[in-house]
This record gives sequence, C-alpha cells and structure tokens, in this order.
Amino acid sequence: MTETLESIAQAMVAPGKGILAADESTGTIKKRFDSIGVESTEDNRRDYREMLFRTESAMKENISGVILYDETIRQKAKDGTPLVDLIKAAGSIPGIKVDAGAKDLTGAPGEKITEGLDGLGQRFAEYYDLGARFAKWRAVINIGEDIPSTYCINANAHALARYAKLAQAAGIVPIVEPEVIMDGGHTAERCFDVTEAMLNALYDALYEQRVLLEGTILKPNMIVSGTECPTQAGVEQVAEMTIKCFKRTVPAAVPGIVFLSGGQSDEDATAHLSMMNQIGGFPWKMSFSYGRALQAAPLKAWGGKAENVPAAQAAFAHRARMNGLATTGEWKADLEKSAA
Ligand code: 5MM
Repeated sequence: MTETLESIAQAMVAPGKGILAADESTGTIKKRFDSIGVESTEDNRRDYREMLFRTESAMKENISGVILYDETIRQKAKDGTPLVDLIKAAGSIPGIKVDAGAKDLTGAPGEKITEGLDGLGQRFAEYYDLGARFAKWRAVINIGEDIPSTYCINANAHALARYAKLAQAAGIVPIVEPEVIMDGGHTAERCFDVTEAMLNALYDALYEQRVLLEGTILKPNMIVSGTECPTQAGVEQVAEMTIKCFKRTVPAAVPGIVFLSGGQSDEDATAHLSMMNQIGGFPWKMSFSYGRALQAAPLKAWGGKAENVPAAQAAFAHRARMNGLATTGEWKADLEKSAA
C-alpha cells in the first residue's frame, strides 16, 4: 500500500494502540535518571530505551509509534542494530521530536514560545531518511492570574502551524502539541477556557497555513484541575469536559487525538482516557501519547540494573496494555489490582 500522510496518521491511532513518548531531551532524561540514582550517560540512555523497544508484547500490540529524540534516532542497540529498526521490526512507527524547546517569550513574563523553525525543512529531509514518518512539536502554555496572553497563544499557534506545514511537505505527519500546563491553583473550568482559546487559535493557524488536517494528529492536555486547586475534578467530569472542549474546537477531519499525561498519575491517565472512550459520541480516535504515564513504572523497576530488565519490561507491557484497553473504553480498575 502506498504510504500517505493520511494512512500514517490512521495507523498511529489504530484501535488498541497509542504512542510512546520517549523523546526526553538530554536535560529531562537526566532528571528522570537522577530520580533512580543512575548516571545519564549515552550508553545508559541507549540501554534504557533499547529495553523499552525490545518489549515485544507492548511494542507489537499496543504501541503504534515511538517519539524519539535526535540522539536516539541515530543510536544503535548493543548488538549494532539501529534502534529505529527495532521499532520497525515490531510493526511500530518511528517518530521524532523536532522542536528546540520552550524559551522565555520576550515581553511576556511567565510565558513561553517554542523555538526550532530555522533550517527545519532540511532537518525533516534528514529525519525522513533516518526512518521518521511522524514528528512532534510541543508548545507550553502556562496558566496564571493574567496569563496566557493572546500574544503567547497566537505566537505558539503560528509556530505550530509553520512546523506542521514543513513536516507535511517532507512526507512526515505532524503531531501538534499545545500543552496547557497542569501546575497551579486554577480550576478545571479555567483549564477548559484556556484550552478552548488555544485550540481555536491553533486550528485557525493550521487553516491559514494550508495544513492538511487529515494528515495531522493532535496531542493535547485533558481538561483537569490545577495541581494546587483545592477541588479536584473527578474522572467523569474530566472526561465530559474534555470531550465538550474538543467538540467545540477540533475539526472532524482530524483523525486522532493522542493525550499527553502531563503529570497525572499512571492510573488517572488511563482511567480518564478509558472513560472518554466509554462515553464516546465524537468523530476522532482518542488515544494516548504518554511519556511519564508509560515510563514511570518501568523506570523505577529498572533502576539501571541489567538483572531488573525483565521486571521493567513487564511493568512497561502492563501500562501499555492498560492504555491499549483504554483506547476502546475497556479498562477497569480491577485489572490494575489483579496485576499488582
Ligand atoms: C517525554 O517528554 C517529552 C519531552 O520533554 P522535554 O523536551 O522537556 O525533554 C514531552 O514533550 C512529552 O512528549 C509530552 O509532554 C508528553 O509527556 P507526558 O510525560 O506529559 O505524558
């Protein structure tokens, strides 16, 4: 079958499957390794990611694609096999994070703009040759008393659309990720309003810049209460508010929405996704593109020790399976208990 932007995007959100976000930049992976007392060397990063990509059941059954960091897409496994080939051999699609990170937005205290557009066309051509068939660009939107500003929302929407058009020109499906950050004392209603404004600006910019929506994937936050908010929205409320917000803003032509976990507990991220799919009634596939909610358990079980690899792979396979079930609304809390 000829590979098109549409067919790649559809494969990324195949039922029962979702994305593994393993694109931690060097600074972020160091923080993760610090939490388990492991030094962040190139070899340790390779060993850790190789362990995940060699978890056969998870990769074959529940992981449709893996977002890689620039170092990882070029790395080889211990036996010399390119890590990209391990992913492809499992029937999963290699992807690449191409943004250069969120930097301070000039003239807007507390706000961020994601950089990385310079030379992006050439970089896409190289990543395509290295095997990437989708990419990711993340915008960071903070909620505070007077933020986000329209300036911040529009600047990030514009950059996301520029990136998306360049990706598609190179035959690569863009995941557009406007992350409204959970940190803060704000309510779920405030998260709803900010996410609604961001998504409206994003889809305006994608339209203006002639991006083919059928060949894109959205990676958003769910509508949740701020981490410091005294009243926390429950599972059903999160699911209902998230669906309502997206119905207002995300065109039906978009094939899939793959959520980030954003600091939610592993089980909350799974329960929320499953509840949304149980409720249903929306035109897109709803799946996952979790970083922490897929990796926290295997990272802890691994602890940098070769003898822990089977336990860590079992922990990863379990979370991948639970989230796979959540993509069809079939996850149940009992399944977590029986595994424990
Ligand atoms: C895996 O973390 C990604 C990379 O972050 P840095 O560029 O800061 O190192 C991050 O973009 C991730 O893909 C998304 O935020 C989703 O991850 P979570 O952990 O929120 O599910």
